[in-house]
Amino acid sequence: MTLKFAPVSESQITRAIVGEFAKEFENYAETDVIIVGGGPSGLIAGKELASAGVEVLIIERNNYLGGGFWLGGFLMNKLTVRSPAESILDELGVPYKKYNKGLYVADASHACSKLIAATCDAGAKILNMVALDDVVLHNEKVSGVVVNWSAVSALPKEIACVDPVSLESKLVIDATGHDASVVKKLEERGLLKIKGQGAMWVERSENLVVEHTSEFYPGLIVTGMAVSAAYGLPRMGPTFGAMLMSGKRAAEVTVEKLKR
Ligand code: 48H
Repeated sequence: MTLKFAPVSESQITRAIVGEFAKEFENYAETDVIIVGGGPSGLIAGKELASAGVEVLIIERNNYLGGGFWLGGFLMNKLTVRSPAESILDELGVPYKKYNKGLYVADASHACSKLIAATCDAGAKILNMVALDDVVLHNEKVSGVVVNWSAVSALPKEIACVDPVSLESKLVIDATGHDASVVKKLEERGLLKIKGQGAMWVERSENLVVEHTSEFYPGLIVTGMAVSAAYGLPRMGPTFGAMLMSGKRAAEVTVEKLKR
């Protein structure tokens, strides 16, 4: 059998990309929720929100999604979760091994790709290579984000004067990990003070991160390691249960806020 691809021209391919991207971008200029950061906490929050029928856009500065979830720790692509977070691996259909009581190990590539697929399947929209530049602030409430192409920050100063654009939303979630980039935009303006991430203490850290997942400033919810940075909580090192559980909690808090 001879393989014959459909007769499609170069210009049609270009139109398909530009037209579809522009249509979607225009639609998401105003949306329910914007999640900044496509690591484990942001992805699971996006999945849960989209599953609940919320219009959600995830902004990620890299060309890949997953953040630190691709690598468990120490450049070794096995990741761990502590009980009860293996229930989320079950939900995602990620195979894992019980290492000892309460500690589970999975292949990071398998876990991360399942999480990304589940988030996309649920209907969350993703913008890659787009970085947070600033926040939109209306009447002391975060009401969206200002973004630019990630590549712009890598340009030499002489040609980097590319103005960003704004995307409005009812709520924003800071899922940017250790950087807590969205929260820091508010700190730069003296609107709040963050404590900075605490030292390692796995035993305490994970519960605290999930418990503190909340609205940190009107209109802005924090999740994942951004919670540690914002509230000064201990870090947990290369174990991801709290990231997944915090993402779920962030989605619950967001849905509650949207109802009000
Ligand atoms: C657009 C941005 C920007 C920006 C960052 O680091 P992540 O994996 O974050 P979490 O919180 O979902 O998971 C943290 C986990 O990976 C980890 O580091 C742990 C558990 N550490 C414990 C410890 O003790 O060290 O993902 C954040 C994502 C990344 O993909 C970034 O590229 C992205 O956010 N991001 N995207 N604009 N300004 N800043």
